[in-house]
Amino acid sequence: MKFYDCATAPSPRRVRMFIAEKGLVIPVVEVDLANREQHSDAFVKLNPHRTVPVLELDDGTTLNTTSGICQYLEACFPQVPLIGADPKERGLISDLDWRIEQEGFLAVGESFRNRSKAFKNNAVTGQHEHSQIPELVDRGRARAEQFMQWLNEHLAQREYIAGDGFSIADITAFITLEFARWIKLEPPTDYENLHRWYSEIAARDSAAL
Ligand SMILES: N[C@@H](CCC(=O)N[C@@H](CS)C(=O)NCC(=O)O)C(=O)O
Repeated sequence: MKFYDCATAPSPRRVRMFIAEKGLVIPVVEVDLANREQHSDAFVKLNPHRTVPVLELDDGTTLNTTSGICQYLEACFPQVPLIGADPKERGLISDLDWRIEQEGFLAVGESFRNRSKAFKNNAVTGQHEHSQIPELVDRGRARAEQFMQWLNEHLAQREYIAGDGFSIADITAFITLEFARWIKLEPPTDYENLHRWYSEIAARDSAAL
């Protein structure tokens, strides 16, 4: 297997953390997004969607979404379980992970991509050009704030986001909070549950990657 990564980008960081939590060692190919390597002929051949992360399997098959890659690795390496140890847990963790991605991670991305001049004609990741919509800068930020409020309330009765232990949902939410700094958004200081949970996740070895 080969993992196509980019050290500075949030989506492949989710997979990096997932791989580390599983204790796996997978050879890494660094993709230079800043210099548009995702648009090179060689990369487009690998992933026509022009995004990272990508996992290339030994038979040449490529998986090119965070979700697909993590589901594959979970099935191949069920220990340590990160997407649930039984069907019910798997459903509950996947439910929350989807919500965190949609309402948190993508909300931050919406605000960031529609503001930064670097993405003038690439407001949406992928192969198609999309111009920016300035109104989405504030809308994305407002959605990200709502997400943080929800997460703080959700964590009032729980140590981890889903189930009894650390899971992919914790990874997605942690990276979302880190990504939110790109739009200078931090959770309010009185979100005590959220800060307690964040400090615990940030102390894990995988969080430093
Ligand atoms: N749904 C995809 C999205 C991946 C994605 O958007 N990756 C960004 C980096 S965080 C990317 O490759 N951007 C390339 C670009 O902006 O041109 C996934 O989660 O795998």
